[in-house]
Amino acid sequence: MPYNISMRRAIVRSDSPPVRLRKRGDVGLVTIANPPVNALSAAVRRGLLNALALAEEDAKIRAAVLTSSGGKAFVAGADISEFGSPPVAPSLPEVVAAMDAFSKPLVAAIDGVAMGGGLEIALACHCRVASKNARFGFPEVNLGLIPGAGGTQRLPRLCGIGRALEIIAGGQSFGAARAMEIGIVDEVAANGAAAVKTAFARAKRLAAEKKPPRRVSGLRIKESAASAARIAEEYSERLKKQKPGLLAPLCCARAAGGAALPFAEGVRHERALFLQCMRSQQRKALVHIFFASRNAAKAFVPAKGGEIVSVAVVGGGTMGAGIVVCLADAGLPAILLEADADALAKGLNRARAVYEHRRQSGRISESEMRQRLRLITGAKDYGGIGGADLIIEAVPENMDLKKRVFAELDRRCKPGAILASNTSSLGIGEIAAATKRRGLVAGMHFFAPAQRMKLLEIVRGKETAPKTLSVIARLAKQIGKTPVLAGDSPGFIGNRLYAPYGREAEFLLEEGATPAQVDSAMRDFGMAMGPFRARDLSGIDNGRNIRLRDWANLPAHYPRPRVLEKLFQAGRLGQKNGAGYYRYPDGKTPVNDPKTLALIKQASAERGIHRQKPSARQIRERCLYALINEGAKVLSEGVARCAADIDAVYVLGYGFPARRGGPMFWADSVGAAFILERVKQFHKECGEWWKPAPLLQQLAKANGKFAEV
Ligand code: 3H9
Repeated sequence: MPYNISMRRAIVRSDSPPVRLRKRGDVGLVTIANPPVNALSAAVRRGLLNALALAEEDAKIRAAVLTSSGGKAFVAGADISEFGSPPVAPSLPEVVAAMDAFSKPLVAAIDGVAMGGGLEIALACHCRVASKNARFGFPEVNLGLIPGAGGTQRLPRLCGIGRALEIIAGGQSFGAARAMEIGIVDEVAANGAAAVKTAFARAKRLAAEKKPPRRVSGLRIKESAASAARIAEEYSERLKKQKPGLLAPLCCARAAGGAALPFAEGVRHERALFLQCMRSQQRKALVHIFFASRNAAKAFVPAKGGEIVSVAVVGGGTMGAGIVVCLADAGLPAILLEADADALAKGLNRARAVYEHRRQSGRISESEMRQRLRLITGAKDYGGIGGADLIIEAVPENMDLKKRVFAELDRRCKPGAILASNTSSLGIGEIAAATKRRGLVAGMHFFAPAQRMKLLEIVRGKETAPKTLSVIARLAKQIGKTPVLAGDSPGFIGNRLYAPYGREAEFLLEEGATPAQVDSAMRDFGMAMGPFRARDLSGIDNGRNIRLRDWANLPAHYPRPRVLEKLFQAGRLGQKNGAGYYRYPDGKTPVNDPKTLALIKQASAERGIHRQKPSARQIRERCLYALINEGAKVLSEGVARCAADIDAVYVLGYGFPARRGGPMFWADSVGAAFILERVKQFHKECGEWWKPAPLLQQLAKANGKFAEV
């Protein structure tokens, strides 16, 4: 009997709401319904076992289809919020084993994302039909884990060990067409409903064939156990270089390397590695960042109305051009405003260059490039942007200039339009005071390169209306950014903490380190880039401007590092003019420069310092504890809502290693009492900058954690 949607739906039993079993003719339809992403919580696992047992018992059911509701996610994997809590039976491996052993044909109908445990349950089915919109992947590695419910054993059996290693250790997702091409799915249907219909047809056909189900666990990979282990070992060696310091990718490779063993043995090996990862500090840190980056968005009340349909960006420099690219990527029309035809052409060319680069590296097609470039238009005067719903200012960091721009925007833009500044540290309240719409003015601090970095600091000025913030936060999500709310303090969250970090790095130079030593100590800690390489990239002149402003009223007894100023005076502006802390003979690769060392030694001599090379540990303590001490101040002043927001800012915007969970999470693992002792010591040795933050003192006394503040 062909499957018919209007067929009477016999509900067999429904005592596990997140999973339902319905009988449609002689096929059982098992549906997971656990919004928002159908995660495999304890209730879902129980429900699945229950449904399978009922379908197994029911002689009238000859085959079953497994699907889910909602359309966004088939199943997004294990329930991450359960990690770290005592295990609740049944475990996912038990559920997966029951699916594998199900005596009747079991067909998965997949729509939306099938990730992690979601892909594992699909692989445990005996046949898979995907909708065209389905996406697949094993993102466990991004959470410090490996697939722990047979994924490392079943995937290589379907697509070969080489591809499986890439998928499992890489953590990237891929679409239905690719899944079909590499043998993970058996058929692709036009949409979710068609996938269910096709799965029904397949289930009936398989039942009619009366053959034993085709279990992936029963397949073999073509390599011998020894050669699979060797391939995995070679892959691990590459991973050690590409992802230094990370445990999970290596465990992924080791687990997949066992795919030539008898299935049960491979699964035991996988389980041991999974549990090792689950207990690791890296897993805790990465899961913390997963939730921190999502919880940050909860600072904003969901916006009602205030749709942003068109956006204008003032200033076509690297940042402005990056912002229009972000907008066009999300399908939003963007107008770039520049003062004259020449500057406008340069700005538009910068945006075009980003797309050209993507096209040349095969990430977008020619027609996609043209489509996105069509969304970007130019304007040479304010009249051309008067109709925009949101205007993002991205002119150089100069308060007078910004005030002039905002006063003009206020006059020329339509009432109700939001005016945002991309300033990285200037006061939003002061900028807003140049307008008559202060409630509609906020900060939108993008990070370079704006088209790639995930972070957006949304800055609340004294008079910014909550709705303004909410509308910006909604737009942030639309353009793929993680919004974090920051208070209006110089440098907001990110740059405020970065200032003491950079300052200590520079004092270390005067005391005896070289830029390369400091950078390599911080890179070994896991930072994406050392502080001097980063400063060369952002420009010595920019760093100097910020410092001059920040230190304008600094009391005389605060010591001031001198190397940055010397570099500036010597005309070394960083990578952009070929020399800063390093030299850049080919325009991009840093090499050590004796001239910088001479300037550093001069600074040491002027301060009467006998140079001594610090250890990597001393470098890390000085830079990181300065940052954390400032983080404690930012928290108690309410500039950041919570420690997790600071962590999200640092991991998403400053290259802080995600495997350490961000600076405040890392500080909690070191302990407030220990950090306070070191801060006190530095206060004695290095001066006033190191005054311990009151919050750090409180936490040290109470044995408390930043996470609890
Ligand atoms: C695993 O499977 C281990 C197994 O191999 C072995 C076990 C033995 N659990 O991201 P969004 C929440 S490890 C719990 O904003 P999107 C999320 O917190 C898992 N909650 O939406 C948020 O909550 P809230 C491997 C989850 O549309 C809400 O859902 N799987 C989970 O931008 C919406 O999320 C993964 O790593 C979860 N698994 O993106 C996949 N997933 O609204 C992780 C999401 O309260 N998830 N939530 O803030 C994702 O990549 C994205 O969430 C997804 C949707 C692409 C699914």
